[in-house]
Amino acid sequence: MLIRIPPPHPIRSSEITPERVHDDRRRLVAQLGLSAVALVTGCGRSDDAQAERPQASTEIAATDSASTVAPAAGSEGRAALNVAKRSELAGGETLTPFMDVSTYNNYYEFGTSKDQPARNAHTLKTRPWMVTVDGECESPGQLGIEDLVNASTLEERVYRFRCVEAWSMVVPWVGIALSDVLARFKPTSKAKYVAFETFYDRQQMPLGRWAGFELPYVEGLRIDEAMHPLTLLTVGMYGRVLPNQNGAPLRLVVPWKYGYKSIKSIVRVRFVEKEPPTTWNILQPEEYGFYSNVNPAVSHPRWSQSGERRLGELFKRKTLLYNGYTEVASLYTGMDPVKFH
Ligand SMILES: Nc1nc2c(c(=O)[nH]1)N[C@H]1C(S)=C(S)[C@@H](COP(=O)(O)O)O[C@H]1N2
Ligand SMILES: [Mo]
Repeated sequence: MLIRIPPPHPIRSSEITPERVHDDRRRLVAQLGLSAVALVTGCGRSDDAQAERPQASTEIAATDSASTVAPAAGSEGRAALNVAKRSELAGGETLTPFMDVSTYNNYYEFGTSKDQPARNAHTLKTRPWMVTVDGECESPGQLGIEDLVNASTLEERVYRFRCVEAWSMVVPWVGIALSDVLARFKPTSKAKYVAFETFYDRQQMPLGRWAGFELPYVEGLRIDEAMHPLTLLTVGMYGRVLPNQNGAPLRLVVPWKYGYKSIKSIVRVRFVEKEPPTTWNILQPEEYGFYSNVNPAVSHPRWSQSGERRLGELFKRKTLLYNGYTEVASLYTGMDPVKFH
């Protein structure tokens, strides 16, 4: 039986506040003994409730949409990060409010509606956290999260981020170029691709069984895409450690590709010779390719990709080729964007 999940509670733009103000409001709300949920109810946003969802009548767990649990969206307990360098790479566009970025999420391990990850992802234990790096490389090994979080090389990068469902946002991510991290493991000439895997644990992710696809979530990049300077191994956003619902403690951000390539809560990285399987492609290969480069001219079979809606905004704007990061175009010279979608 298919149970339709009601759309998430979007946030009216008048209620959107930067993180610090939001924290103050939460405190005030707590002092007054009110529910923080009162802050996030609003009128409907029509965005794509059924997009990026298995088309087959996948069983989806009925969810408690009227929950009174406050979204885990505040900065409480999330450490501030030391940032050595800042780059604005979104054409000066206004940042999407932290409140939106941390309460409107795709993280199917914690529920398939946008509001569920913020309410459920607190069950994920992000310490200790080790990432295994192996496969076609000379120095396979492990990567500890503390090593990365305390790196003196942490950078803030403001990127546009475009989900295949036609919503988008502008986020100040904090991380380190993936290429710098991968180089430590000395990939061999056989390393043509890099495969990534998300943590999966039934206890910590009880809604994972309703994700609609097999877990763990897997993703992959061609080696030159992984080594491209724009590809960011991300540990934070808005100056602090990532909220769990945004992929703590460690996720990928590939700004010229649709959001699902930016795999969350990574525990394994593997250098491989052949194109690795990827979760959405396994599920619906016609709809989700391996490359998934943002391209307004290549429609999704069920909707156009020519426009997008920024979280918190009312009207659509035009989608840019490669999400505006046209410096990656040379990676795809001679490749038909429809065939290699
Ligand atoms: N493990 C895992 N990673 C994931 C997903 C997921 O469901 N599970 N969703 C993807 C999709 S579809 C998008 S759009 C982005 C959303 O990132 P955000 O919640 O930080 O906006 O995460 C991607 N990474
Ligand atoms: Mo997405």
